[in-house]
Amino acid sequence: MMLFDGGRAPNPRRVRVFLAEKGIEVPMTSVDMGAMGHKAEAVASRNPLRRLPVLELDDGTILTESIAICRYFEELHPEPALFGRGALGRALVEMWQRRIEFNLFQPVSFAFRHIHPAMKEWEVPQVPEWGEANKPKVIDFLALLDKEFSSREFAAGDAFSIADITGLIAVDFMKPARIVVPEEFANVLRWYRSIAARPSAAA
Ligand SMILES: N[C@@H](CCC(=O)N[C@@H](CS)C(=O)NCC(=O)O)C(=O)O
Repeated sequence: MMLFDGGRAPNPRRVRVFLAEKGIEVPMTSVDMGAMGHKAEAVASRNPLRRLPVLELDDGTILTESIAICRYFEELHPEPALFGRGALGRALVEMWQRRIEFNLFQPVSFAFRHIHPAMKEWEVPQVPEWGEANKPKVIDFLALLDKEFSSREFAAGDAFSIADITGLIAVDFMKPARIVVPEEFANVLRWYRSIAARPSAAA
């Protein structure tokens, strides 16, 4: 098994944080994305989308998509459960993972990739107006989350889950995207600080 990892890039980090929470060690090949290593043969031959992370299994099967990779490890190592427990628990984790991915992670990513000069070669065409248009969407969703976090500790309930990992990565990604969590969102900040303090966040 080999995990092709992308260093500081957010999606590869999602998988690393997940593995750290599970206490799983996987052989990794570090791809230098700054040097466009993800466009080179080693990645392109395994993932025609030329994106990371990529997991190659011992029989040569390729898994891409960070959530699909995490689900694979969840099945192999069910504890601690990071995709929820029982019908309702799993559905709630799925709901919040998707809500956070589509309404927070993705707009932050659009803001970064469409505005930051370093992303000019990556995001073609780069449309700065689209990046700017996404910034208020981030703040709107944080307002929604702030209300949610007034009554529970984690994104999908009382237990830490993959939804919190996506949220952590999204909030950390706000820094290079130059979007700040407003101080008034005290519940979001409490949640963020608690998950950022977990040892897995250093992965
Ligand atoms: N939906 C994919 C997204 C993968 C992705 O976009 N990865 C980024 C790094 S965070 C990448 O490889 N970008 C390369 C590029 O845009 O050329 C996942 O969840 O893994």
